[in-house]
Amino acid sequence: MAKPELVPLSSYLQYPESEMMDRASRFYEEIRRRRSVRDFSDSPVPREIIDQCLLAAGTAPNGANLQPWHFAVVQDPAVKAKIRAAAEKEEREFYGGKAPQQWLDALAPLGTDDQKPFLEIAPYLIVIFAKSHGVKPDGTKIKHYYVNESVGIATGFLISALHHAGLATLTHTPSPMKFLNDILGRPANERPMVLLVVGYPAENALVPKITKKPLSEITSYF
Ligand code: IYR
Repeated sequence: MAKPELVPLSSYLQYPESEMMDRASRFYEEIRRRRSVRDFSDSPVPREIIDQCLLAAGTAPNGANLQPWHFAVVQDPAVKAKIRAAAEKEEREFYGGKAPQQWLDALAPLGTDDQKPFLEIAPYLIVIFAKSHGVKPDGTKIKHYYVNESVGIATGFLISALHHAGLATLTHTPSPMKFLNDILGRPANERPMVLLVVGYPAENALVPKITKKPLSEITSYF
C-alpha cells in the first residue's frame, strides 16, 4: 500500500473558552430559527448562492472520502411541473389509504396534505441522490461505504448552509421517489434521498406550532 500523503492541519482555528461559549450559543440561536417552510415565494435566487451552499455540502465527512452523493438542481418550470405531478400522484396514494392511520395521526400537527404547490412555486428544487456505488471510467464498480450516513450529513450541511445564507428550505420526501431518476435522467446506482425545496418564504408564510425536546430528554452524559 502506498504511504498516504499527510499535510499539516492548517485550517483549524482555536478560540478562547469564553469565545467558544459565545460562538456555540450564537450558532444555536441561528440554527433554532430555521423552520421547515411550505409557503414559498416565487422570487428568484441567484444561482451563485446555491452553488456556494452546495460547495459547503460537499465538504461533509463521509465514508472513505468517496463522496457518494449527487445534487440535481432543478430550476426549469417544465421539469418542476413534472416533479409536482409525479409527487402529488404518490402523495394522493399516501394520504388516500396507503399510509397507516398511526402515521397520519403523527403527521396531523403539521397540517400536510397531498397538495404540493411549492414544488412549482419555489425557485429551486435540489434532489439529493445517494450513490450506492461509483463507476470507474472503464466501467468497473467502486464500492461505497456508509452511504446513508454520508448523504445524511451532507444534507444537514446543505440545509444549514442555505439557512445561514438566508434561504428557507423544506425536506420533502414523497415515497417512493424513484420517479425522480426518470424525470432527471439519473442512473440506477443513484437513489433519491431528499427533495429539498429552496427559496424565500412567502410573505405571510405560516408554520406549525411545534416545539423541540429539551436537552435533558435528548441527551445523557456518562
Ligand atoms: N411525504 C408526505 C408525508 C410526510 C411524512 C413525514 I415522516 C413528514 O415529516 C411530513 C410529511 C408529505 O410530504 O406530505
